[in-house]
Amino acid sequence: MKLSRRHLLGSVALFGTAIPFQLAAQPSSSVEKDIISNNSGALHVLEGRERLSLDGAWHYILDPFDVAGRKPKARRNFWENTIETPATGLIEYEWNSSPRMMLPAAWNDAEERLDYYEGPVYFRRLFTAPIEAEKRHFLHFEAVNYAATVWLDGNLVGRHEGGFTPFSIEVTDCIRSGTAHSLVVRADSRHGPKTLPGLDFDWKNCGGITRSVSLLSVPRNFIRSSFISLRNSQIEAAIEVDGDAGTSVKLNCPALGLTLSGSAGEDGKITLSAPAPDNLKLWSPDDPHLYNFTITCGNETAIEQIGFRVVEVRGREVLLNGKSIFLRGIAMHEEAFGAKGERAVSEAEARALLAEAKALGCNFVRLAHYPHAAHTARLADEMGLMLWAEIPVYWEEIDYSDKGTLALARGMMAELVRRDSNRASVVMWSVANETPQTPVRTRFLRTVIADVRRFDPTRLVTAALNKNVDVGGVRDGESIITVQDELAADLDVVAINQYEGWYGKRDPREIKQVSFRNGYDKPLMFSEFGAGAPYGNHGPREERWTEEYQAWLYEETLKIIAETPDCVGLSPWLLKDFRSPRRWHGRFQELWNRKGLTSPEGRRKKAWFVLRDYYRNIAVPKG
Ligand code: GCB
Repeated sequence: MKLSRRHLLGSVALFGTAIPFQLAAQPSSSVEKDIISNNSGALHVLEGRERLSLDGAWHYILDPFDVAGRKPKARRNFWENTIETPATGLIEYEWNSSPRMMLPAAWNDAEERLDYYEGPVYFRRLFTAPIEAEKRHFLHFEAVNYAATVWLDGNLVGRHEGGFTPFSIEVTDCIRSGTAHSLVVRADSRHGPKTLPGLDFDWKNCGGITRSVSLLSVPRNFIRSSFISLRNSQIEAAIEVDGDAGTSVKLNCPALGLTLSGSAGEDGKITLSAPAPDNLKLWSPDDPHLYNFTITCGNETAIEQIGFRVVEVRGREVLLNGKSIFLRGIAMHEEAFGAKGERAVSEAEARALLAEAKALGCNFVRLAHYPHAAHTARLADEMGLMLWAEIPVYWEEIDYSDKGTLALARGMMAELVRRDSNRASVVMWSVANETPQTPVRTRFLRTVIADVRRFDPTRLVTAALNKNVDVGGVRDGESIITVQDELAADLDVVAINQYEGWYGKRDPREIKQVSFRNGYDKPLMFSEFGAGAPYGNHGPREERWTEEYQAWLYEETLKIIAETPDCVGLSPWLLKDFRSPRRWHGRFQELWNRKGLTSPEGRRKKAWFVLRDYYRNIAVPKG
């Protein structure tokens, strides 16, 4: 079958520029993908939108040496001959008898043999959809880690790079009602200097179809994205319609007595606004008020829950709804409570993590170091937690000079911003974590920041800067550490990771010799600090790896944080111990990073209570 124009459009939409359809052995980061200026992107999975779930049992086949497509004679084109009959007679593979995996899942968790596998895996499932002829149909992936290639009935329909953000592929012309379709997805989890994250990172690389897959069906004209926010005392809805110019759009919020309507312009865009009603209740962690908005476009009616709040910086303060706030935070990976440290896939697992942050007294969570699932921000909206959301521009082993890698970072940020634009909980976008202070890195991140600001003026921009900050002066054996990183000039909030008392030469007793200063006239926060301690490892507090040492380090660090001028908050490293294949200390790590405040199962260590008490006692108005 030939690819139709619309079919191609679906894929072009993913990348922003047309790319030739060919099977690449490596991720396609060398392709220029200026997605931010593109009018399309993943569809929003809105409540009320027609959706056929494709989650469940999929067959899978490993291709550890990436032979498929590379050696034509290898007879391993796994996307072909996918609906087998006994007569098919393939020797090298057979889908029907290959093992099955329940998706979404990280293959590392689903199958013991794949615990540390990094490479390509092919997945296949068959599906039959009841198709209404006049509708448009999109295969929608919430996330595939890392590079995805997608075939429908043996035809390549799209590719996507980036393990944590959604993408949609239009398949309207390929879907037939009542016909069994074969869907093959290749997920390749390999990483390198041109991927994001790059060569080296401190968490487990969980490959596969790690979030839900579905077939979304929408009318001919439909809403591709909406961004409903409070700006300058106005409720503003920026809508992108996919379809005909002039398509009518209506937003209705009965609780506010608000109706906004209009029709899309030539470019599909429309901005509607109205003065914020007097009775508008603002969203805040203390009162996470949400409004139901009905969005109607063509024959489709969908529902979005929106919280309204204003977050801004004034001098060295962060203001929420006009009031100075202190971010009582904690950082977390997307890893579920439990002895195995599996990737958190379900909403219940995400809820459990956020509930633990609430129990700690947090009003803020740093979602490290990549976009977490869409439901996490929805839950945070409901539960009253502010979020830091980040893309995996992490550490130094990334080719910051490569145009493709930059395009990838811009695309990821755009996909994340589009996905979560309606989430009141997300107050900060982070463009990076601990990146080297080089001109090429700074140019790279400045481009991403410029995109974010253009796309979303309603949130703050930050980055976790390296702990290798300049020592600005030494006085009587005391150090004044002044944050100096030229990227700080581009950020709203200057955030630093520092590990005094753990990686440095000082022990917790000596932490008080250090004081931190911000070289920039901006708010400062501590985005990381911490120490490793397996749960239940007790001993004198002077002994590293004990819970007592970790708790002591927290006590001493919290004292200097309290004395740091203009500190607007903290997100210590981190809520729960997590899996990391680079952590080989034979007695204390065994492939776990032990800096959690809880054990893998959620047992609270001594330091948990130190932080809880600190958050309880923080004086108002900083609370
Ligand atoms: C850091 C990183 C974080 C690591 C942590 C550690 O600075 O940002 O991802 O896990 O240190 O434990 O060393």
